[in-house]
Amino acid sequence: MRTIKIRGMSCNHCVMAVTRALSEIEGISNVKVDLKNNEATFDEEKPVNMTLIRKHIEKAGYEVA
Ligand SMILES: [Cu+2]
Repeated sequence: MRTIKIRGMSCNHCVMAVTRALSEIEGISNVKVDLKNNEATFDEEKPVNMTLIRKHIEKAGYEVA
């Protein structure tokens, strides 16, 4: 399990958008986003490049802290 900090989330729509953005990355599963703590946790079936994660989050309109 891996945890990352997300910047820019303010409501449940944001949670859904970030969840979707992470879930669509190959190798990532079981995504859980915690709005209060600005965190996302997920399982990796294989190590996923942080740049790729960052790109997906930014495309959704958020930022990896
Ligand atoms: Cu929102």
